[in-house]
Amino acid sequence: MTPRAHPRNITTVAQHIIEQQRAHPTATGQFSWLLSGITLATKIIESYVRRAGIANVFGGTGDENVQGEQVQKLDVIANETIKRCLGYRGNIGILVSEEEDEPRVIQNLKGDGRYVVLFDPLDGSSNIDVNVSIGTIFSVLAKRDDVWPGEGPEKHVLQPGLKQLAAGYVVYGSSTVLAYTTGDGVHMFTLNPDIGAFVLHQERVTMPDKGKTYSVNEAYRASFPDGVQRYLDWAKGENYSLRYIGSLVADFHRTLLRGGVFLYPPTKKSPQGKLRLLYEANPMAFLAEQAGGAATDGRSRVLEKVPREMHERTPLVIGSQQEVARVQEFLSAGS
Ligand code: AHM
Ligand code: MG
Repeated sequence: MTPRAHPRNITTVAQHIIEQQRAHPTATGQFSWLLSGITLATKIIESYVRRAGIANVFGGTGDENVQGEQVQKLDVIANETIKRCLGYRGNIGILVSEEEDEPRVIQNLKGDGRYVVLFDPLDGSSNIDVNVSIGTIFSVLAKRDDVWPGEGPEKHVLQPGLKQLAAGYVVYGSSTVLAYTTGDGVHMFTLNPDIGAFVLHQERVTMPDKGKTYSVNEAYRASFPDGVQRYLDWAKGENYSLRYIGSLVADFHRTLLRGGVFLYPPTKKSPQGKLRLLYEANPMAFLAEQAGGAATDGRSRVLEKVPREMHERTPLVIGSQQEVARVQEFLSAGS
């Protein structure tokens, strides 16, 4: 039988971004140029991830990053790839990475690099060597107009998540999927390896309002706040399921599609939780809200938090509206 072409139109992520931009008459095209740099980088990273076992990139480098964590070879490759793909795009002023101590100033701050790009090059590092889903997370801010050039990059970087212009992630899973938002819904693409392009498969993704799944590293239960422990007891009584991969990108991706709630609460060892506000929690919170979900640190909306440090950590409760509200009720009832 002769194969027939798929009847639906094919839209790549590059086309989609350009079309989104057409809706904004003042757009200059710079933004789509920036996002195309990010998608190029993630395609290169995915090609390393897919060949990791044969390309001799498994394992650690023997170094620790700025967070005191073991650096994996693929962390370094992913970080370098993003810097190489974005470093020459003239419209980027500052790059911030989980793997770097300081913001990297690409353009002179007086120059016309309008954007600040923050990323976690390879999230879920502990899963790299065991063939479990990992991902790349990114967040885009505009440089502030009210900062004097001599003040250094920090003020441009330390903006609340509400100021994000775009955010997204790529999950390197059983297939490679990219999700992004520019504040007008969440759109999802699958990498077609035959043509090397991310192809649209779902526009305006919505997160179910509820879902009987919780996702947390329950091994730390004894050191969670009492409210979280009581919530976990309640969820078990309601016959919830537990799903925990240990890669935020993959756990969030499942929660986005299926509903439920993901938690990384404070622990005695990490009183602020483990996840980083600027390039893990904020981009996921932006995506969650754009899909109809919610994200809180247990006290306030994640997107309203004013960061004080580049690598600041935050507790995170994120997912379906009703599930996040339920956790919040337990937390507010006293700890
Ligand atoms: P990483 O950015 O160094 O990979 O760390 C972040 C990861 C998240 O992807 C995941 O949610 C969390 O760490 C898992 O931590 P734990 O092993 O404590 O459950
Ligand atoms: Mg991470």
